Amino acid sequence: MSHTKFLTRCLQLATYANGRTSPNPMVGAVLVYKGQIIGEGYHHRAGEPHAEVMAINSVQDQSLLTSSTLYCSLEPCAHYGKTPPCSVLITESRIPKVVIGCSDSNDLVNGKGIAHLKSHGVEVVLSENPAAFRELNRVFFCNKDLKRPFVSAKWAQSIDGYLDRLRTKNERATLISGPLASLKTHQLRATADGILVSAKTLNWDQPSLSTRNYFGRNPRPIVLVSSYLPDESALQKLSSPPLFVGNAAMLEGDKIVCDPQAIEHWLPKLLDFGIHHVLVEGGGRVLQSFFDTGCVDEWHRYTSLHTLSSGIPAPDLKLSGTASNLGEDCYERG
Ligand code: AOF
Ligand code: ZN
Repeated sequence: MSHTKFLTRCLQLATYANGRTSPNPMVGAVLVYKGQIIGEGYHHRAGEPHAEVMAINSVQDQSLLTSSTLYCSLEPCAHYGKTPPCSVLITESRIPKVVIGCSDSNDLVNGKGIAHLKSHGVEVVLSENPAAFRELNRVFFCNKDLKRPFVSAKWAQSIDGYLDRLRTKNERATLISGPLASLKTHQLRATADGILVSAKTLNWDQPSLSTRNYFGRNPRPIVLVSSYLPDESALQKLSSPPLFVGNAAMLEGDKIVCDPQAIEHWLPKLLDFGIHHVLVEGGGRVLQSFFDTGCVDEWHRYTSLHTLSSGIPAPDLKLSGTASNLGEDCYERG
């Protein structure tokens, strides 16, 4: 019998906790007896029971477990973390068969859960399509596989490829994209833990970097300090106290003192500040250097119908993604 139906249900259950499990992954689990679902569960948030525990505990007639199959979207864990190992609960419950969406890249697990099950005589089946299960937790897998935050890049450009006109610090930034693009940006911000801009962009644009046009939390502002120091007036406008990265030794507050150009060096350190997903919003040079370093996992581009003829160039890239209309702007992501 195909396992797709029950594994798909695991994915569905996992997403019930979308946005609430960080730094843990979203995980769903289903128990099936003679083709019927007899128990379901998902991981609600970090520190709380894992999906397998929720599913096993939800089964009314526990005597059926010894003849049931457990489906789970992620390899059952093997470690004592905030909760005891799921793989041990499975073998102690004498569940004979486990079907798994994808393995867990966490160094504490990474095959050890599967090995524990097999060594206790459990039949283990791995999904033929692990990509679908990894995609669900792409932030988690990026953190565990690459040991750095997941990076989204976002910018708005004129149709002729400029982020802004050339202007002085006292002149306001050029409004490129429309209100729907702004709404979409705030939706995107609500999914990130941190939002990164250069000190120059901070000083010149004086943004709040908040999620005010959408529900959800504000990501923490991250200010990249290279040649410019952040202005006190600009810092006051931020939604919350920022994390400084770069030439920040003399700045008060949380900071990572490092060479700001060495992205690969300091990016992993953001994890120590609970930044598992960072949204890079500018300026142009910062966006370009993130792309040049190969550290962009996902990008969002809004292109307006306006022309600027000259100005600050948008990232120079050969990108292909999916495109849609967003009011007067074209929205592409990839
Ligand atoms: C599972 N089922 O539902 C989840 C798993 O701190 P802990 O004890 O909650 O462990 C967190 C780690 O456990 C997390 O990094 C990931 O490797 C795994 N998450 N495992 O068997 C679950 N959420
Ligand atoms: Zn577990």
